Amino acid sequence: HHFKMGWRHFGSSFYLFSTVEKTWEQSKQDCVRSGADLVIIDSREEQNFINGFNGMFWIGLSDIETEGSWKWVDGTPLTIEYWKRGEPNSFGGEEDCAERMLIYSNIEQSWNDAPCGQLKLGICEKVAYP
Ligand code: 2F8
Ligand code: CA
Repeated sequence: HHFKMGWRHFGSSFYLFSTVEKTWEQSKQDCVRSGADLVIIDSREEQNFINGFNGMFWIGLSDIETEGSWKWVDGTPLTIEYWKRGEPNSFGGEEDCAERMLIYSNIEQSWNDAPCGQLKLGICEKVAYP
């Protein structure tokens, strides 16, 4: 194991939970600079893993390109989704980026759409053995 400090292994990826709140785009850039990208959640196991960490974290999902068309940072559309009840609601018409919201209990549905310019933590993911 010769991976950088703070990266956690789960499944076939490594994850870094940031400690500095930034905009969605800045958080994404931080991930890219470290050879990763914002997390793409594509299994129930991964969603459960992510939900084991408390905080408000940007995930790699947005509808920046086309309103209402949610896409992961690798360009793939949503397959399984874990929106909170009532989300995404594009509140105020300005919510194009997805966050994993605070976890108060063991809820599975934890995503919310929020304004991309808000400052939140971020979760980076990089494939372990590409
Ligand atoms: O009630 C859900 C709603 O709560 C807030 O708006 C009042 C969130 N706004 C921000 O985080 C800026 C909405 O995204 C959320 O849908
Ligand atoms: Ca919302």
